Amino acid sequence: MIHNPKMECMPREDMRRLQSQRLAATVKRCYETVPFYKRKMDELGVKPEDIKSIDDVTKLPFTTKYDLRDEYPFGLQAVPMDQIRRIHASSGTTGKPVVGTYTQADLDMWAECVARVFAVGDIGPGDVVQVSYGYGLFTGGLGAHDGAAKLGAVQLPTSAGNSEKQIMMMQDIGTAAICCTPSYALHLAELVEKNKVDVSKLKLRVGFFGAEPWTWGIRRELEAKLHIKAIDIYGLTEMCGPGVGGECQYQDGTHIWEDFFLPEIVDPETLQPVAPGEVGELVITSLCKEAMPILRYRTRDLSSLNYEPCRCGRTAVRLGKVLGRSDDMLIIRGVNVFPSQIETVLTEFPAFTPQYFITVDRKGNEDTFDLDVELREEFFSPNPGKQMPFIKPLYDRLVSLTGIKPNIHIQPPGTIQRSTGKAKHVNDKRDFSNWH
Ligand code: DLL
Repeated sequence: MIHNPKMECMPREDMRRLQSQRLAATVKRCYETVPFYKRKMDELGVKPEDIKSIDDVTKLPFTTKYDLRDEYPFGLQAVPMDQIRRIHASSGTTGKPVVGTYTQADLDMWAECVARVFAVGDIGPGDVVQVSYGYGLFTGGLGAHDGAAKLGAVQLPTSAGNSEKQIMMMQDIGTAAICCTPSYALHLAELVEKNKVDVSKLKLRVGFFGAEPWTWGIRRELEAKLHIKAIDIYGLTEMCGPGVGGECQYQDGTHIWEDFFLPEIVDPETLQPVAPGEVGELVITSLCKEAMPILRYRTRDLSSLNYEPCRCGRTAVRLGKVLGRSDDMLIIRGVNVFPSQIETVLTEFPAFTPQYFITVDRKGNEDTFDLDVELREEFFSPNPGKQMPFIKPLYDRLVSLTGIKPNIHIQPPGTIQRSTGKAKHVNDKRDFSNWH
């Protein structure tokens, strides 16, 4: 079902016009009400009148996570506090969190964004939407909750964790849609299997998974184990939370809701736009946000944009699967590797579970690269001789794809740490503090 055909399927020329109007208005408001943006634009010699169409977006300054931290908590806010209805925050790894503030109109826009994604799974009245993203400052829980409410669906706010109970509720209450991180979904799928739940008796038909990169291998695993369609939902606190875009039933890219967000892909080094279809860093400008409008936000997410029309009828541009954040990229022995590449390879080997953990360290002058993986119950043996036939092909494939030689360690099934939220796949123990 298409929730908002007018916006989701608008002819591209009309969308350009709408975006251009909204961009000009956003820039004017930023300049007039947010001293940070006035300063940044003055430094570049750009005036609001210079922004007439979306082609002018490249004249605008970028905003980075560091800017948000420097302006913490309310430096980028464009409205007085009495218009704020909610505050969320993303934890980040170090220092102050990134804070997002919302007016009522921002909350309404956000619910509309999520509703568009959930409508792909035909969610409506009578459908139970189990929200197993964490509720709290994290945007996943309340974001999914409000999207389900917008469609008149039944909201089941289980939040993350307490997995046995999640499965019990799923069975007893008749959950139609589950929303959580793909790594938590994997964990739930494992439990469903372990508890010998008869999946054909579940009402579950769709999952909306996001908040972290996930590969086609994980999608296949989730769809097969839970008998669902696994739909990717993308978003970030700085824009609203989940729902900046979502996949349609063809699962061939994440449609970005362009009436609200103007996406660009730039080369992360030169910051110049790349050709359509090329991979680079996703940069987003908000077009309707009231409380905290954001110009050219550098997401650090690496992906590409596809402007071709989609079979589903939506004209909204499609974001390719997010490869990872530029900050997640590991440089091991001089080679760039993303955890998602390891995941892609691992999930090609059905004897392994999709669980993995990477440890990188430095011994002398050499980086070490250890990869913990699990064999499925039926293939596992603690006897190293019996593990070798499984390790060898995985090793060869990893070396041919990434060029680096891992030390592969097979762990007993179920022993690699499972996550209820965003999974942590890497421990980089190298001490960069004395590097020059
Ligand atoms: O993760 C919002 C969200 C909640 C999205 C639930 C989807 C579902 P943050 O905590 O601010 O917000 O983290 C945003 O997570 O820049 C990406 O690096 C990553 N991310 C989010 N969705 C996806 C996805 C939420 N579908 C950061 N695929 C983003 C890959 C994703 N990465």
